[in-house]
Amino acid sequence: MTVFKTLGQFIIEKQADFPYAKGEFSRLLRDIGIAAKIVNREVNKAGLADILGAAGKVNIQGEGQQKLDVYADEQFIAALRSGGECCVVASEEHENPICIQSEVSKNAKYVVCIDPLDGSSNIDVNVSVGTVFSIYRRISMSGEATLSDILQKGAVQVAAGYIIYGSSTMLVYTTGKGVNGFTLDPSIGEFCLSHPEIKIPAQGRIYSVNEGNYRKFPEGVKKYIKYCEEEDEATGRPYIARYIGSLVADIHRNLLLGGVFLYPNTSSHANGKLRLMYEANPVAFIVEQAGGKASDGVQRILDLTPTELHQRTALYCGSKDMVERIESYLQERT
Ligand code: P6P
Repeated sequence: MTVFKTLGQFIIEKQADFPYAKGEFSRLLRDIGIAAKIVNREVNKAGLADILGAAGKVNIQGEGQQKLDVYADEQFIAALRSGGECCVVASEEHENPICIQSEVSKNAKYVVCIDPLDGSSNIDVNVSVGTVFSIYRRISMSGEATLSDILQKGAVQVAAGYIIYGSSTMLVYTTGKGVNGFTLDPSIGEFCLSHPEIKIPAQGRIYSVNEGNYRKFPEGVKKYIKYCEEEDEATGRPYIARYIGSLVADIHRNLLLGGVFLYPNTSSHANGKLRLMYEANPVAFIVEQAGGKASDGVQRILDLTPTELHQRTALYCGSKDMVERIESYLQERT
């Protein structure tokens, strides 16, 4: 019988990658893993608990909050608060950052940006949803964390990861030394290493985009979609259109199989829809660490300078060759 390495064992083992590590980062990752298991328990039985449907509230994005959104947000913040390794949390569900002022946490080293339950509109129809998180080292030396502790470029993330609550529940993360995936074994309540050193193929055959917005897309995106649909045996076209409408699920599938995800800026969303700090930056870090690419069509996502907590960006992310073709089309003079 194969004995899988648990997330906890892996984290401790990899702690040696950080010569000055004293365990704080390992404990922070552990705290996120614990919250993920708690959220997973509710997501898995959402149809049975009074936790489906709208919470009757609206979040900072002006989007109707799902009950599970609110629940997930509470669980991750509670885990980070009790863990003591995080001084401030920036959550998709809150307009302002949440400073963790406990005696233990107020001088903690780490900042967490999180989308507690991304794709939550899919919950009621049992489509995979996910949590996306990004971890930075605080810049200020002590006291209450400030916005400048949070608004850091994606390129300086200490770690990034996502949890996908799908046919199985997986936690995938990177600390800048590759990407590893862990599958939750409900029989022992542990995330176990199931996908070591994930690498995304440089070229894939899957493209993920909401073609309902086709008419609003930039010309270069329209040109790329037409390229994907053309018959060409030598390049395996037409490609395969797959769009779940849940960022984590679309990114995860492309990460394992190869492919590209597109969420362009459109005539109605001039800066795109996805959020830089807790959607684009973390998935960009993961995909780059797996050998892929992530861009806003012009710039590398991880090089974008954040100016607002909930700022949006266009996102083209996945197999390197596919992203580069999109960039070449977008940069053509029309
Ligand atoms: P659209 C879910 O609401 C989300 O934030 C991402 O998870 C997903 O990739 C995107 O929006 C889907 O947006 O406009 O295609 O429904």
